[in-house]
Amino acid sequence: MTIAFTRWPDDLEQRYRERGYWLDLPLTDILQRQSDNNAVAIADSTSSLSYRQLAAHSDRLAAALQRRGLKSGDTALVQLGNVTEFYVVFFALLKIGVVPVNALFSHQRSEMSAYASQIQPALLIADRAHALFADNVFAEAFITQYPSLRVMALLNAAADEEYSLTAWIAEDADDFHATPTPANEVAFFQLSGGSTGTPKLIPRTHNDYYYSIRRSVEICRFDAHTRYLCALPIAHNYPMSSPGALGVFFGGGQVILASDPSAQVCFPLIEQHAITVTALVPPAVTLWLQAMSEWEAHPSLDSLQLLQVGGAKLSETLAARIPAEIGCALQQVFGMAEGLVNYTLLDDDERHIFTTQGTPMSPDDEVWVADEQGNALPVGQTGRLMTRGPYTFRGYYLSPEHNAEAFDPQGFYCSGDLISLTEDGYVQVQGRLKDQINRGGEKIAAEEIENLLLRHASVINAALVSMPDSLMGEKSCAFVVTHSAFKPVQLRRHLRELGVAEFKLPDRFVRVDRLPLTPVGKVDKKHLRETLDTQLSMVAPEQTEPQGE
Ligand code: OOB
Repeated sequence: MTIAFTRWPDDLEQRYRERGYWLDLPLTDILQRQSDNNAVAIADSTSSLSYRQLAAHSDRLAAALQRRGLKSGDTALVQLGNVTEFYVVFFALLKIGVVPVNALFSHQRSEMSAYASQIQPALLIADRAHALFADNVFAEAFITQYPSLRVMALLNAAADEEYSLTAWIAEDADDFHATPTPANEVAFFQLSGGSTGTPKLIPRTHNDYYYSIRRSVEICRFDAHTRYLCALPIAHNYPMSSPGALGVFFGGGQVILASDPSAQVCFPLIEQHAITVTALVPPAVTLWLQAMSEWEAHPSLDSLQLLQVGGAKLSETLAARIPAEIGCALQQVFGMAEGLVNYTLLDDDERHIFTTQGTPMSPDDEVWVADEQGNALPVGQTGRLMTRGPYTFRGYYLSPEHNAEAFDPQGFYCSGDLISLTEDGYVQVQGRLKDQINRGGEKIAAEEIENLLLRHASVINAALVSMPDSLMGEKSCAFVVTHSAFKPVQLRRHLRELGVAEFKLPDRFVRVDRLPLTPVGKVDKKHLRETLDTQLSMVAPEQTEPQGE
């Protein structure tokens, strides 16, 4: 049994094979190549695994899962943070052809349910260190709600609990043989940043993902000497594959996991492990620079050669401060879980590195800029990013209606970003069409939050828009029409009760009598954003309290 997904047309599949992008190898090959390597592959604050151990541990877990009835074509919902077990689980599942969704550790009940509804998982792997799984209340309700769930394993469970992930990893592998899904089938699902009511899933095949990793490694020159600090959420596409941890494993280097991207956590790790490269989002860069100037005798960052920055727009001013103040090279990364990744190149001049978001990594990435009617725009003009290529997906999982809008008839994906292209083929991100807030790299689908707000008895209408923020780039503001006066804390509590990730809670609420409409009758979000400054200065303080309670 394989997972249904939208395939590339035959002529393109053939082309991608002929050009050596698709090798028809499973992602497990990344680890297989290193299985005799005794060097450290991955370490977190409590444990460290050599390549040989990572291979053995994932074999043992794979065998343990097989014994419990899991088989190729099953799906899994996994929620682990920045811990070594994330990759033990990832490779174990690949080895037995079980296709996972890796939820972010910040996700809560609402996101977990949305993913489970879509994939009907046979397996749940989570962590007792997460509030949802601290006791069995949620897990039991979840299993009742999703009868497809046959097996559960928990990290940090007591050793005598029957579903202790750690105990399963210690079981015998017997004579285990990996049986991954075929390379042109789905290996796992990536998470879409989303702009719709339900978070969408992105099927990634072995062939397409493995190519994106190898090509990233080539561009970023990762090798056995690479020591990569993974400070962003481990399950995100950027630290997984651009080149990310999987790129490090391919090159035989070392991944060090940080619990978060703060300077307080990362600086000591950089010094201790002589980190050579890391990946950040722009707000973390600002906080690092601030820490460097305020922190007397901070740990040395001298080993750091390259700082990748992406996930949200990096200003030219902040870009220029990186080599000047940190003393390392900067690489801008403009990517998406759907596929396409653009990098500035290590040998590019400062103008390209500071003022562009890079160039598509594959010679076969087809990228063009469309106007509102779908016509191609000339160099320099701003319009919609349209792309297809050897590692860009062809459709969201089980979403025919949304796919009909997100793709053109030739299979070009419209990412919802507004970009322009330079004469020499570099991308400059100019803005966004999609109804999403990019809160310092964390994506919030406006419709998802609006739907949840509407479930409150006193909310008549709601619109979530972005507001500029000097640190985060953007924060979120909810305009609400309500039956009666309300305190933001009530609506925030309502959203928490619905179990939505904390970063999606609106930073501000503004009560209005009605939402402005465009001539065609849609909520005029542009108008709301434009009036935000005046609106905010007029509302009573208790209606604009900041996020913390
Ligand atoms: C990365 O992936 P996602 O799926 O969380 O978000 C993709 C969206 C893009 O469509 C764009 O709107 C925004 O995030 N974005 C950027 C950016 N990088 C991503 N906007 C401006 N400048 C940039 N450098 O965010 C992602 C995936 C792989 C590598 C890097 C980032």
